[in-house]
Amino acid sequence: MKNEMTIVSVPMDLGQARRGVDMGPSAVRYAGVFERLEALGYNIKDGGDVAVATEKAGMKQEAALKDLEAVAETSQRIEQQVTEIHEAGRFPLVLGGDHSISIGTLAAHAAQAENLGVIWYDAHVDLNTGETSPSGNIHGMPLAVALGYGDKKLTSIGSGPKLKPENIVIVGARALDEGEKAFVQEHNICVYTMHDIDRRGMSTVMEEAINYLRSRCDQVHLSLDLDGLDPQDAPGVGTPVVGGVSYRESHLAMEMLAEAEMITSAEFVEVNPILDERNKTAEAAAALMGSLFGEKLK
Ligand code: NNH
Ligand code: MN
Ligand code: MN
Ligand code: MN
Repeated sequence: MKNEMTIVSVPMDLGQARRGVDMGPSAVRYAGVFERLEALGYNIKDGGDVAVATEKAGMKQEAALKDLEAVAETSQRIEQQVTEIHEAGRFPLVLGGDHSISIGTLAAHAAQAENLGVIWYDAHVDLNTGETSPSGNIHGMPLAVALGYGDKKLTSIGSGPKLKPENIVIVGARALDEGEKAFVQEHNICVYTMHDIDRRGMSTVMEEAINYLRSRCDQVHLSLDLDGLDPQDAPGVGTPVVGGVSYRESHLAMEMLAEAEMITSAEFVEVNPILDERNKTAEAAAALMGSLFGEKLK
């Protein structure tokens, strides 16, 4: 892992319906991320906030893609800012904000890689399009967008092809919409559901994921949606789903990624302090970053 890192916040909440996730980056910062990573020897630059576009007046909330223009405009800025971090030779760590921010981050990361791999740690698979989404919330669409499916305003961000379906590994899934199930089948996407984790253990799942991505990708991005964790361990999320990955299993996953030294960019998303209990979810996010970036238990 690069020792030079830039942390950037994206106070974005327009990709979903519950306000407050825009305060996620502040809560995560307050949970001590900078101190924690500096103690591990990282040279950290504060990249500040990406300016989030404001909701357009008269926006139709029944639209197939809610707040599309504002999300697209913000994604463009995210793509630019993250590209600058790469160009400065630093590791980009992005704090969300809802998961729609990945439209911009993936566009930026993909341009830096020959063959970008992604670990998507999430209760959901975020493979909806305007046609399949039950909610119209763009935070349920970023992976589809990176594969080239969805509204042109989103798929056109950045340059060239972004992700290949065979370079995605999803971990922790347990709430797929019907259209997403069909998408996963059709594109043969690698999804480790909670069933797989229960049955085979997180250690085996991560070992497989790591070996697989290492054998084919030159760069690997980690996108961690805090709702991947069980709501008992991470209650401060907008769309909690029971039966999730435990706190320790999540740390194990991060520790294994640290050991593998393969992650080249990361983001932690969907922390909503308004829905949280005493900053528990933000603290979990900060602790998981600690493990991802090399903290040891002894
Ligand atoms: N699949 C649902 C939707 O598209 C929920 C998505 N919510 C998320 N995704 N938090 O990670 O509306
Ligand atoms: Mn608003
Ligand atoms: Mn998500
Ligand atoms: Mn999710």
